[in-house]
Amino acid sequence: MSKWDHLWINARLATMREGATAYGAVEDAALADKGGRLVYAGPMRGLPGKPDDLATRVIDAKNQWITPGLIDCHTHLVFAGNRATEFEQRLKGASYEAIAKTGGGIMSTVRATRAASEDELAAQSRARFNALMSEGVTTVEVKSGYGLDLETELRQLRIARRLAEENYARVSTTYLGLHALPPEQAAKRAAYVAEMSGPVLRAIAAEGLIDAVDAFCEGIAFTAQETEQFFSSAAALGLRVKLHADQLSDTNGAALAAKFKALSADHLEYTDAAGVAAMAKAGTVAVLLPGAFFVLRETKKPPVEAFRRAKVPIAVATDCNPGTSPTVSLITTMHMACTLFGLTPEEALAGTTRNAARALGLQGETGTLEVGKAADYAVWPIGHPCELSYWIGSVNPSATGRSAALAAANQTAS
Ligand code: DI6
Ligand code: FE
Repeated sequence: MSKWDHLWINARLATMREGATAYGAVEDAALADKGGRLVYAGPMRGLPGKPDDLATRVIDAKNQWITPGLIDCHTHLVFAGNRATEFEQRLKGASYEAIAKTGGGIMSTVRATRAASEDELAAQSRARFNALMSEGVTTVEVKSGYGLDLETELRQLRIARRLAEENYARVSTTYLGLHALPPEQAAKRAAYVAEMSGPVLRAIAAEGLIDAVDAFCEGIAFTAQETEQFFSSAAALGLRVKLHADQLSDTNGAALAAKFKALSADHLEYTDAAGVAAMAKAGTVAVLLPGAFFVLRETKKPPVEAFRRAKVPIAVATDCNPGTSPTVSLITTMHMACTLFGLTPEEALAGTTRNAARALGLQGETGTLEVGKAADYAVWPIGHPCELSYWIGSVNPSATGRSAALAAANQTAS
């Protein structure tokens, strides 16, 4: 038998497998990978031989905790510029909706993103991507939606793929064609929706750049009917959907997402009981975005207890964007999910691992430490996994395993 590539010994695993133990924990454990896949995740005493006989490289974890690589399953991180001056306006009393109605908000980022060159946009976005990765994130979802025309939407998604390749990270790209109505299309609303649902969708899909599609269904953005039109076109191409739902008002967004068997419905502050029930039935993940709730100083919280009772899987993500959630810290976001929304630290970690994978349709590939899955993991110098939600940022892994990097290293070695 050829040897495993890496074997971590004397580790503690938070496998995040659903089951009897909190965090799916295994103490006095070992973890091994080969060719970028996990080949062992269990107790030391179950190892089928002496460590040096089993693996090319044996690493003593010295009792550190190993978790699945973290997953940020909702970001808008490819954008140019920032909106600090709007933040200042909002602190003086202007509302997010009012700023959006006067051409600020999402549209000001669209202008900056359209104007940026590919390299400039990549450079600004790379800094954010790297910041996420420095906190143990190995999978990032990236949405378009700051182009609102074919050329710029394509540029955003290409950059997302490029950043992932540079870092051997996993990226999931989401086409957010219905994010805002560009002013040049203001008089042609229906034509814009048709364009983004038709030719633009097909062109981006043809380049293989769409893992899912998303829309902003809200009073200040697109109606349920427009969203349905967009989702129907996506479904016809066999694409899965996600939805910015019920963030600022109850538009029955959760139920609409469920109707299309969405991978996830996101935000959900205003979701009602019928929406929760529909999501449970459809298997749609609830993605909570406490960063946006915090920045907008919202007071209406998502119905967390109802999601728990209905067994709707709960995920947590940064929503990294220049308007409502200017953060690149998933660790800080986990803390906020606990303090603002009442998640337990274990739920917060499940929300950035197992359930986040599910929100991207990647549950067969990543999100738990299980034999056969990709070797995506993070090794943490902490005493207990609840520390990942306890600290307000500034927790960094001592090592990460990124399956693509591990597979590539193995190819060059042999
Ligand atoms: N909801 C959000 O929180 C972000 N987009 C969305 O649909 C905000 C995007 C922005 O303000 O730039
Ligand atoms: Fe968002």
